[in-house]
Amino acid sequence: MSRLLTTGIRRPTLAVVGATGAVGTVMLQILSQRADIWGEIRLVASPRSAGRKLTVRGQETEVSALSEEVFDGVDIAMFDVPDEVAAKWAPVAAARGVVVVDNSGAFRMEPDVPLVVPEVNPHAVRSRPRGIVANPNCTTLSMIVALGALHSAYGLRELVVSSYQAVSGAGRAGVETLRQQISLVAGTELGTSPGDVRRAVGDNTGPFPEPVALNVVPWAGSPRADGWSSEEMKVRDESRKILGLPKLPVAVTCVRVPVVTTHSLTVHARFQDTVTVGGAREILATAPGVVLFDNPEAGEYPTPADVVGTDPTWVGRVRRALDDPTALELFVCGDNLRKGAALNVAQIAELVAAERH
Ligand code: 2RA
Repeated sequence: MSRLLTTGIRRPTLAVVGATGAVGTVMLQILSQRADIWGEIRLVASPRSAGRKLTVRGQETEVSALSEEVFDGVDIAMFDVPDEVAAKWAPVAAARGVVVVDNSGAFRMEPDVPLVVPEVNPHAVRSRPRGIVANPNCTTLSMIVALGALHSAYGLRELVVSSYQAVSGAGRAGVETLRQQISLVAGTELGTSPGDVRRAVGDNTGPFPEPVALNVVPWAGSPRADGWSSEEMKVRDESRKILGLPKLPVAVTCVRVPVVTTHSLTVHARFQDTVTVGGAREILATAPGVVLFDNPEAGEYPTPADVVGTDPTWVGRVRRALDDPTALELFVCGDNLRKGAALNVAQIAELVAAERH
């Protein structure tokens, strides 16, 4: 079916590569919920998933296998696939004239690939010499919209961050692992003596190095130099690139918690000059994509259980640092599959599509 805008311009054809994964599933929901600017939406996945039927915009659509030909006639492709698959296939699609919006880690730190958050650095999307635009990691994305707003007003000078990351950051396997572990420990007295949870869970730790039910795990990602994790380096490197602050001091500790979806972060942000809580609240309350939910005396602060399934970055517990009048303390929550992944990809794709008018 030919889909024309009222202006007569052909609606862009979109490919969703990785349509069957955890982020892909949310992507199809988001494409069904947002303003429909797309012509054909082509669903693509590994040959193993080809032939499956998924619903997008209320229409059952068959999944095609990833191949060179699948990109014929496509204008924009959203990729949510492992790094090595993106590294191979994003250039293949780009060579066929497709603009790729990639949610893997393969291109994020390449100097000739923009790393875009539409509320923070939308201008960057236009400079994409390789035809690839990168989407940040979900941990960075869960805080950067709020930080970007504060940075514009106050000039960020330093960040100290701890994450509390949901298991769906590790995909469907992460969610299945937590659910299995919860069923093993539910209704027991486990969690009262050293190692009892570990013994009950056995080798069933899935993509995590330790049991995650009844636990917190101070590790996410793979090892990097000097004891840091890949996830911690991503938060540091990506925040610097998005905010245009290549030397910003950033200290990060990434932690996995028994939450299904929605990453939370505590943030200590130091700025150029003295800040006030009133000023910060005003900025956060009016920043696009941010919800300020901050009245602890009335029990109001964001939690993952309430934020999951929503689009904004939620901010609460806004305080001025006790020992530094230039610094703020915040608690931030964001759905890691929506703004942390699929929604930001969709917003970038919409920015690219808007260039056609
Ligand atoms: C995680 N941020 O939460 C990663 C996924 N990209 O595991």
